[in-house]
Amino acid sequence: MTDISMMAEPYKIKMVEAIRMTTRAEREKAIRKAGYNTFLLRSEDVWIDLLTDSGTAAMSDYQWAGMMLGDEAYAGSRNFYFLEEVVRDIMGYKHLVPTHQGRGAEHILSQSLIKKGDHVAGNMYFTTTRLHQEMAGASFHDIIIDEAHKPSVEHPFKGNVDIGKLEDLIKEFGADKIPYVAIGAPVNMAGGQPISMENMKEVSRLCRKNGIKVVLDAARVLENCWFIKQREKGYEKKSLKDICRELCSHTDACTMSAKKDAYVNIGGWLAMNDDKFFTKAKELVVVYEGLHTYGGMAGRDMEAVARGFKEATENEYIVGWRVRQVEYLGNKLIDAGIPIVHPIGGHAVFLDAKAFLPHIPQEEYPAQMLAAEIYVESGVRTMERGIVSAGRDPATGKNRTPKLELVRVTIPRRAYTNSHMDVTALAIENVWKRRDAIKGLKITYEPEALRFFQARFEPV
Ligand code: PLI
Repeated sequence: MTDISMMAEPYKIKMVEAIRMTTRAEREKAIRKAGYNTFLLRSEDVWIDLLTDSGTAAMSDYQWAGMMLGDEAYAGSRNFYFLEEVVRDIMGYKHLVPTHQGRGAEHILSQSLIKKGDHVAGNMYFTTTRLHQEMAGASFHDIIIDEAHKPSVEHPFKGNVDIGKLEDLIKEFGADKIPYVAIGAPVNMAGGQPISMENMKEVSRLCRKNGIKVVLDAARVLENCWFIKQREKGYEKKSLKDICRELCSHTDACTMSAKKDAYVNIGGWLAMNDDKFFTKAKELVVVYEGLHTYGGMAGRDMEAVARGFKEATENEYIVGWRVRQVEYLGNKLIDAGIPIVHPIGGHAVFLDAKAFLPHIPQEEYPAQMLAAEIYVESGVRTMERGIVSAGRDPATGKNRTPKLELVRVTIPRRAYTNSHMDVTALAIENVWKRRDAIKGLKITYEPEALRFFQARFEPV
């Protein structure tokens, strides 16, 4: 990339938040108290918080100014109509149902379209997404290409669907048992890996031929569009907005966690073209989220969401810099010889815990322990994305054993500088140097659903 304006932050800092460094003794105590689960740490005990990029962005002055224009009417807030207009303009969907965050949209989607005994296919699972599909009575089937399950394999579009796997599913269960195919763009659990426009078109063609809906998980859709622009022939000169609109045109609906690519701290939506689906979703949103013109968000939140999504779509330096910062950290780790998922993803660098700690069997939660060790080493908070996140098979009650056993080092948008990336890389290198002495964990408490959020552990 020779464009020098892409080599530094496309913003300057107007307000700062102090962060506190702790001592190693304090961190050892804190992680024990948190049951070796970084989700159970207090944020005050964290120095650099790379747990997630969800709801952790710094908002722009344009967004903050919009917060003052919140119309807090119970019904018909002007901020809702602005959000509807922005989403229509960028994504092209006919209808919008606001929700408090992404999983609110997933809940309403699943309850609206799934019947007991149905099958839903997707390019790898996401935790909350699959849970809502299963709670509505469906079984989930992974149809991502095999390369996505292999950390060291390079592929420009590791989020692609294996069309053969989708065809086989349709043959096995029949199209009438598959209400929709869920497409993550990019795929969080595979390492933030994008899907190509070409592959999305093929998925759409096959689904439309069979009367199956395509539902986009748009949480990080602008990052996917950025990768298409960088990597796919014919898109180099297209705007992110045009790419986004085209990508959405190959789908029938989307769920959105606005906490990611809309650069806000809370919010989400469900959008669709189908009138009947809209009617059903509107009936459900008033039960679970709030009226259909706020869906759990305050008027000011909807304004911040609309402005954040619009700004990130129209100013490509915002998304470009964000992806570049992730790449900066990833390259530092590669240079230090640390095993990570290749290629470097859009929102996070994923450490390959199986290669980092090969002496710890997956049943002793190597990624969980690695995240705990990185915290104790440095105060940097990361999270597990492996066997704990995968949970148990609801039919057998047995642990799911994913091929990917990863620690996600997730970069919040616009919140940290590259100096924070430098010290994060150093911290991980220090753990890498003493990796042979690290031991595994056992579970002492496990909730039934989404166990990674609240499970507790102790060293074996
Ligand atoms: O956290 P929510 O409910 O706003 O969104 C759920 C959700 C849906 N899809 C995808 C791809 C996500 O990444 C996602 C939430 N992700 C979180 C919280 C994360 O830390 O990655």
